[in-house]
Amino acid sequence: MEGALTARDRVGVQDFVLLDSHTSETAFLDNLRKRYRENLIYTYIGTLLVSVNPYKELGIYSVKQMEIYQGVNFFELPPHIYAIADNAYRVMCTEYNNHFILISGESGAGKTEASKKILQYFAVTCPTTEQLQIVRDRLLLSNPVLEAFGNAKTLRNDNSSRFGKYMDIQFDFKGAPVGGHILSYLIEKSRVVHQNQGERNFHIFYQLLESGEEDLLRWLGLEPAPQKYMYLIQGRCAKVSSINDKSDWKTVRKALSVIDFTDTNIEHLFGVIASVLHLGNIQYEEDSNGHAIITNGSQIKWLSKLLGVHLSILQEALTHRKIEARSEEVLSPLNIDLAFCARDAAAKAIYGRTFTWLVNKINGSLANKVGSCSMIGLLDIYGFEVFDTNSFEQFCINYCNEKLQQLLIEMTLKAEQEEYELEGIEWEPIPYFNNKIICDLVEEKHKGIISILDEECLRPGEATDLSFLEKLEEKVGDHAHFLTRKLADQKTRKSIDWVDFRLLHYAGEVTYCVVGECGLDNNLQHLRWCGKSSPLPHQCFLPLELDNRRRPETVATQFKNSLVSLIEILMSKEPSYIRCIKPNEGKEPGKFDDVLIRHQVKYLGLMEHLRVRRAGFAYRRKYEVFLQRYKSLCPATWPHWHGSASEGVERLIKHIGYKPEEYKLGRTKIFIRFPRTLFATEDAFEYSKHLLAIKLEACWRGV
Ligand code: AD9
Ligand code: MG
Repeated sequence: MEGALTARDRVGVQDFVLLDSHTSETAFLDNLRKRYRENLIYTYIGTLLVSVNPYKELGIYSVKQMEIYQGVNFFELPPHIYAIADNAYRVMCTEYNNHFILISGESGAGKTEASKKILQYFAVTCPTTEQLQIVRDRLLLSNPVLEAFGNAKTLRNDNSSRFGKYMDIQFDFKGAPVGGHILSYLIEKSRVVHQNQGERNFHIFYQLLESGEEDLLRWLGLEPAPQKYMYLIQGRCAKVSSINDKSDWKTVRKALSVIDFTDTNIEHLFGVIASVLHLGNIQYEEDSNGHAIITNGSQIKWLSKLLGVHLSILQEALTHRKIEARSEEVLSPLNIDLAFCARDAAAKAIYGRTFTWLVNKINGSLANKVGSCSMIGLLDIYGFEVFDTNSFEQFCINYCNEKLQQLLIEMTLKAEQEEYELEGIEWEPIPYFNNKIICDLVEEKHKGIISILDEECLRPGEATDLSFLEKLEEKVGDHAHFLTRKLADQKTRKSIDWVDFRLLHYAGEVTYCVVGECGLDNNLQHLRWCGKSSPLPHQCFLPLELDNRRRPETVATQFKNSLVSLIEILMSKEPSYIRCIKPNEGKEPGKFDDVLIRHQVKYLGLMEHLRVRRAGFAYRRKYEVFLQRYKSLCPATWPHWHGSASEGVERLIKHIGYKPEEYKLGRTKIFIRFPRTLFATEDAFEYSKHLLAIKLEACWRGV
């Protein structure tokens, strides 16, 4: 009927592979928009899930929904995050291999929410025993604790992850969750001492002050008023309508006890958090020699009590620097600016190390006591972000996103095309932008930005922000993805007065300000803060104390190395991907900002992914694995096949009736083009098992 809208016109297609005009970005966007208008936030590109943040509750995450998706073939139901979770889980259970789910997208796109939905799915649908209930609860409750200490309101997201998180969920051979392990990456410590207008410090500070029990606050020497604390007032937004600090505090308290924190642990944990607030309120004035002296004595008394450090040691640490001269240690007084820096450095170090301690403690409580297992890893890392002022931390965050993009390219676009070539399958290569060039610019040995930063950190006292920038200019100045203000200024002919450099990231251009970024853990002055009577601070600083004879690695190098290990972990597992898209800058439900979304579709490489998917094969398996699973469907291969696996598979598929356009046979694997072909085989397999069960039962009954 002319004029009538078909369902396809109205709600689009569930898999971009089915789009008629598969090469057009406009068609891609139209499909995404149609679906978003209908509250259909999920769409597939083959087995990759694209998710657009709805910024509203959709009612699609109920237990009933979980049950619907449980054990059902991937493409048989509308796209959903539960289908991704279920698919990874089922493949893990049948093939006993390890998986990971990489969730990527820019800040506010919905990564953390996605990872929570997946964890909930496993918690509800996986088999469990009474004994294992506690593991399940701990896995779930580790989230609110880590979010309280590691998330904060930024301009881009009210609950922005300020650390990277990789969580392995471990399952036993029956598929029950038996443990977990979390790796955390570079928490944004600068937020502890400074927040931009409209942003907050980490949630835990506000939760504690807003809802901490009277006794606890009294013990910590705190007043229930964020506006009294210097480290909490700079952003001028202690209250946020979308955040309920009161109820979040209750959740965190409950979670801490489930995760096996003793009362003493909790006391010490909040002791450190309170000490950070007290530190922020330390004020100085200059004496007649221009040396800093502390003006408010009460704060320092609280610090002494909470950190278990003697008053005089604290006073000295906050106003002096230790210098090693001719194998002697000399105390040199600080001026007022340096004293404020020393104070802030101590606050950042204390918070950073407490966070690491917290993650270790959670890992202790999640430790798997059962033994061998398979794993599904969930990767939820801070998204690519650009602010008006971008510091060293944004540099690390965006570098991390470059690495993950690189991994995705390596494991999908590049690997896919290389595999066809290797297997001798005819293939027309599809061009894509490989961001390796940007990763190299940042991390290459001796030549990359991190190496240059390391070299500058080796020259304490001589290196300055400007000398660092000059080195950058000299060594990477002509790189296609590196720009400095100098270049721009030559064009505009303004005077050269720059403290920043720009990188052309895969996701856009970012200007980084390098003021004071030496990247070192500030002289390790804070080592002297390690009190013996307060176990938590002591434990936090222990590793550094043992190591302090060696030259410490810069934070950037540590971060680079941790990313290299992460990529190694991921490369050893089977991947699933979720690409999250942020629909608008205003966090508004229902608003689909075409320009913003088109930009993300472009840089996430979704079009290239679609082209490879459409031209390629949805499923591939080694001949041995395929034959082992489906051999019961063919009399020639059941129960034993004595020839080669590839010949066995050929006999098998001939018997089942695969058409030539449905598959290709490679050197070591079978490639199946459409999911439906495989599902039909899988259904036949299930049915044959069912028949076998009926036959067996009949035998037992003597029929
Ligand atoms: V960041 O890189 O940590 O700054 P994320 O993690 O990508 O970022 P997050 O998951 O925190 O973003 O989502 C931001 C907000 O969007 C959430 O606080 C929710 O209010 C909203 N959101 C995200 N996903 C969903 C969803 N599936 N349903 C409803 C959602 N709301
Ligand atoms: Mg997040």
